[in-house]
Amino acid sequence: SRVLTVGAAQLGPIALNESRKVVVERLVSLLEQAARHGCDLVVYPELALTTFFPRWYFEDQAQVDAFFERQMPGPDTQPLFDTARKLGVGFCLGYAELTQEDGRARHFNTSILVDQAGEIVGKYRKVHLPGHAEHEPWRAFQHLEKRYFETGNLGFPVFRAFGGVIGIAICNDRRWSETYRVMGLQGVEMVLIGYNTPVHNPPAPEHDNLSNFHNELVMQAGAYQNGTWVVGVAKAGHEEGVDQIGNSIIVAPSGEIVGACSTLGDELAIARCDLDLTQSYKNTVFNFAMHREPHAYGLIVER
Ligand code: ING
Repeated sequence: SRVLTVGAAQLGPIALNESRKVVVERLVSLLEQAARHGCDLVVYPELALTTFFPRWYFEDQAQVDAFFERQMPGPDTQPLFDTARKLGVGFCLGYAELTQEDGRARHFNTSILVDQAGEIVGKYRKVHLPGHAEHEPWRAFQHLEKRYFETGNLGFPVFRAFGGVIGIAICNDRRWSETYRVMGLQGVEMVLIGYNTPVHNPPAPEHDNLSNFHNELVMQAGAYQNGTWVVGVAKAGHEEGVDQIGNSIIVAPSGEIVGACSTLGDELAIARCDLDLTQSYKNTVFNFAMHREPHAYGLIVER
């Protein structure tokens, strides 16, 4: 067996005016708690350093850019990397990435994988950006990810780390079966997913009461259909006027939920995840080589 002890480090609300220094102290506290419980890896939510700023329309790009990190680690986040190295606990962190590529400024909704030596061993940029690109005042709150971020340009990579094959996805990605299958085809054994999910979805309020059900449904399905562990971690609670779901969970390759948070605040849920349990599904019911029929799936990748 290859047991990886994983901590789902759910965060409660982050206020608009909360400094990165204070937020990083909350992250470090969860990392220290995880170390005390023998965790090897801690998973933080999407955009874990700031409030979920796409809920507002900003005219001034400088105001938007203030939510982005220009270097990782930077002065504010270095303490998290130092603690990871000191305690020998790796982590997955979501943040807004501002970088210069092809001679221009690029904005991505990014997540990195950091190993137990405090080194970045993987990076992913969110592919499925939900919401809208223009100000839509009819909404109780905005969801302007299509305005503030570019579509991720790194594909869905997997990384050899923590004794297994680790994949990363971000929030809305978890609702799309293709996300898991592209990583499943690369042998992924654990997918790490942070999210900020409002209870209310303005275009479809009739779904609101099913928010937690849909959250669990998509991650349980993704886990089972690809024989992989899935760790989903929320930024939860009433954040700047918007209620966001918690429901952070750790899902086994069987599709069973084996760990879960039960509050809407900063909370660590822990599970001992044997990566070898993936084989029972990858070698039988979801033996892709034996059972998949790609010739029949063309429509999925046609524009
Ligand atoms: N948030 C939400 C998510 O996919 C959403 C957007 C909410 C889509 C509710 C559909 C229904 O979980 C992010 N940040 O993607």
